[in-house]
Amino acid sequence: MPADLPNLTRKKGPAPKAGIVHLGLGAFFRAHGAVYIEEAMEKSGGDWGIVGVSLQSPTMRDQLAPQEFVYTAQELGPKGETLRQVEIITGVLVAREDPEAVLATMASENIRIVSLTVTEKGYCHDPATGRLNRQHPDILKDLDYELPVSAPGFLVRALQRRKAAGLPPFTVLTCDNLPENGRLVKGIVLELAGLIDPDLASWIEADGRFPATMVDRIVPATKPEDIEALAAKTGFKDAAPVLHEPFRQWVVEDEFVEAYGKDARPDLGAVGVQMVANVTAYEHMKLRMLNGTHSSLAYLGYLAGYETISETVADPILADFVKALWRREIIPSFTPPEGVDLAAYADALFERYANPSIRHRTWQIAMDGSQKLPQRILGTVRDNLAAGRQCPGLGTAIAAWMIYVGGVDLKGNPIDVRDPLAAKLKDLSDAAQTPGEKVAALLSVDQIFDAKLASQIRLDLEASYILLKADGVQKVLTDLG
Ligand code: CS2
Repeated sequence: MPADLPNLTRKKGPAPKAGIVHLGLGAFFRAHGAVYIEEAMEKSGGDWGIVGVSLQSPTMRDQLAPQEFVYTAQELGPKGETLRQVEIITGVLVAREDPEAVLATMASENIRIVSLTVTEKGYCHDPATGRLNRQHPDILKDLDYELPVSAPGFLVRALQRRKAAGLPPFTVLTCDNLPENGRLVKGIVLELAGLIDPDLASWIEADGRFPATMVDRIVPATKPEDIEALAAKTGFKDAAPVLHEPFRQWVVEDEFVEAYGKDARPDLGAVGVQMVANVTAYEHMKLRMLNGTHSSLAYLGYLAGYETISETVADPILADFVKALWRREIIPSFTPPEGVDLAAYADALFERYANPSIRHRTWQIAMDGSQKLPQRILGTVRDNLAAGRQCPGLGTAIAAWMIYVGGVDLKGNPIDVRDPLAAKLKDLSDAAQTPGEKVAALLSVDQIFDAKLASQIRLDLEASYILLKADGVQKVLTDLG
């Protein structure tokens, strides 16, 4: 990017007053929740500026600060693009550098919502049970010290300060792809709070609110070449643009802290957010239909040598595979939200995957599989088996994940596996000799698989594992029919 380009600056006036703290200021939230919230404020008013918090790295703060915390959201349709300058972020704090500033902001009076996109692993829970992982090193620290390091630690310590100051709690609005994410984060917060101070836990339970949400928009990581291309187009320097597809959906349970009355939340319903009493059916649909096939295509596509999801579904064998997966294994496994036609939803998903302007890497989606598999794939398999249906397609996807976490692709090249359990998974796979032993070793990881499911799927996974290694992805998928 030429050094002499001017920085982006605010065009819509001074930064709004903050009403929200957002933990985990990644590309997804900046392309999804932040845009909805900005639109809601433009439409209906309110003080809903967002203080972003990066838990670990200062990069986002350092990129956004010189450009007054504004950035470009670049919408990439199959046939064209549009640009929006987003001005809702009022500042960015880096928790690791200054946890006190983060807590003080979360505990300040005008903050009524703390939203989160900290990824699955950021909740420090056990993915198989959904409960707080009390042995997690960050949780052990947060029990000992008042300045936290984990997302649950920040929520609990900030709520503790609000209670001490006589302020109502904030609403905790989780926007991560976890099943019943509101109930999950509530359980984690109450458990941690209870270990610190049982009265605090009772207060949070009575007055706190944890609406569940379903979030959807495909937002691949921004690459250096995307930044260059945008600068060439606009003539401005934007170190942190976000690139996203046109589609978006946000379904939110309308359960916000009552003490704030009508000021408890932005007017999200006015800008197309679906405000509902219960999100569970939407969550099931999205986690199983979208994220379940995304992960399946990520492992199989990666092993087939494809870099992106759109390249993967351009292969007719993988396209047929994913369509059959929806029809035969995923759609029969759950009850859809009222009035939703799942076949049409699947068709729309396929079109979204095929959008060639969105370069969503299989490697990116393959990350953190140990945290993603239970809610994306294993629940579907469990429900099908209980109803007497087999899951050959999802079984093949799980076997592909097993090969992937073994760290060597089908051509013998190393895989850069990113996962909190990466070392453990690789050690288990390496220590076992035969495919059958490798599959059994990986199935024994009880943070991911329960013993019953493991015993039900072991033989099928072993067969798929052997076939994938011997014949390659396309042949195995073709034989599935
Ligand atoms: C993807 C999701 O990276 C992943 O694991 O499956 O980020 C996906 O793109 C979003 O959930 C779409 O809403």
